[in-house]
Amino acid sequence: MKRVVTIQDISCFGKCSLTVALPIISAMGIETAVIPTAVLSTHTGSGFSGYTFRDLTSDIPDISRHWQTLGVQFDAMYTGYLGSIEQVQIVSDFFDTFSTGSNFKVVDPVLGDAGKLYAGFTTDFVREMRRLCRKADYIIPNMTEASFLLDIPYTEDYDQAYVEDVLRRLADLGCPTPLLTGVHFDNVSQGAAAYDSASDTFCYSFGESFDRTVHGTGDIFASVFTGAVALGRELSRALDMCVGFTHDCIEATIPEFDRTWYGTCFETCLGKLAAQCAEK
Ligand code: PXL
Repeated sequence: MKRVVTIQDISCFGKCSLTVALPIISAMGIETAVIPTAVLSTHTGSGFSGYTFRDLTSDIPDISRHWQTLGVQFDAMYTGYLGSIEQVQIVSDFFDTFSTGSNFKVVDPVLGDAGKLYAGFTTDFVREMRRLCRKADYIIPNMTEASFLLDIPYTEDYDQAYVEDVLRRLADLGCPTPLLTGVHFDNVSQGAAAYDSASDTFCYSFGESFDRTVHGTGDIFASVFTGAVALGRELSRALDMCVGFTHDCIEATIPEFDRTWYGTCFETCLGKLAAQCAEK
C-alpha cells in the first residue's frame, strides 16, 4: 500500500485541511500519516471570527526524530496550510530528511484567494513559502497564490498565453511541475492547468463552472492530486481526476450554497472516488 504523509493544520470545525485531506487520501486506498501543524477551533476564512489557534510547530522536529528511529518512509509528502515562517522552515527540513530520491513532494502554497492573503499572512511569509516551493516536485497554487509567489499583480482577466506564462515562471522558481487551479477563460467552464517543464508541455482539464467559491476546494484538489500521482496516474489523468472530483463535490454542495464559506460537501462523493481509484 502506498503511504503519504500530509502536513497541515486541523481546523476542528469548518471543512478544510486535515479533515479533508485525511478522508480523501484514505478513500483513494492510500495510507495517510499526518503531522498536524496547529489546532484551530475553526478555519480562518470569512464566516468565522474569534477562532483559537494552538501552534504545534515545536512538535514537528520531535515527530521527525522519532520517525527517523523507526525508519519510516513515504511515497509522497504533501503540505497544505502552514501557520508561520518558522513552520515553513521546519517543514523544509522535514523534506530534506525524508526525501529518498524516489518519493515526491507536493506543496499547496496556501496563501489566499480572490486576490487577497488569508488572515495572518505577510509578504515575509510569502517569501518563505516561495522557498519551500523550490523544493517541491509539484506546486498547486490558485491564481491569487501564483501572483503572490511571482510578485505580479493579481488579475481575473487573462487568456491562455497568460496562464502559460505564469506556469513557466512558477517552474522558473525551481519546481519542475507547477499546476494552477481555478483556471477559467469564460463563464461556463472552470478547471486547472499543469506544466511539465521537462517535456515543455501544458495540459488542461475543465468542468462545468458553478460561479461560486466554496471553501476547501483547494485542499480537495491537492489531496486528490497527491493521491493520484502516488497511485501512478500520469499528469493529465491526475488532473482530470482532480477536476472531476472537485466538480462533483461542488455539485454536492449546491443545497448548502448559502454557506459556501463553511466548506464543501465532499463526503458523499468519496465512494465514487474510491471506485475510480480501484480501477487500473
Ligand atoms: O483551506 C485552506 C485553509 C486551511 N487551514 C486554515 C485555513 C484555510 C483557509 O482559509 O484558514 C486554518
